[in-house]
Amino acid sequence: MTSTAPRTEPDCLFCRIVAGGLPADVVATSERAIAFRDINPQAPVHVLVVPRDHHGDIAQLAAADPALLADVVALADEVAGEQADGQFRLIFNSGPRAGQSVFHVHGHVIAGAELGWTPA
Ligand code: DGP
Repeated sequence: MTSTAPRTEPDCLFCRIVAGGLPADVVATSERAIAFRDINPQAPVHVLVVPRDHHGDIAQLAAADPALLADVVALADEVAGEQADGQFRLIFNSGPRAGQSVFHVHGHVIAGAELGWTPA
């Protein structure tokens, strides 16, 4: 439990969404994370799960606050249960060559269809 304001970066797109300064289609929230629909969906359910605190990528989050990473995974599971059949893929792109374009860690919840395996 924390009642302190999230740690934010001034120029971060997802910090602005977390703060309510940019609109997003929010589908679920928890005390320390929020989930909103990806602007460019790649599956019937494509939701981004984002910690309210700013961390650059999953490795930085895991090192700094593993309990918060667990909160992100729990919210992803909740979203998959509410938006699909509870089965989901959770993808964290880490680094530009892995496809990361927003440097506030986020898990892509992909669900709602039979998923093939096409990582490249
Ligand atoms: P990644 O490439 O892994 O960093 O994923 C970033 C995702 O964020 C990408 O799938 C598109 C999504 N995205 C980018 N800008 C916005 C935005 O302003 N709103 C929402 N809802 N999604 C965004």
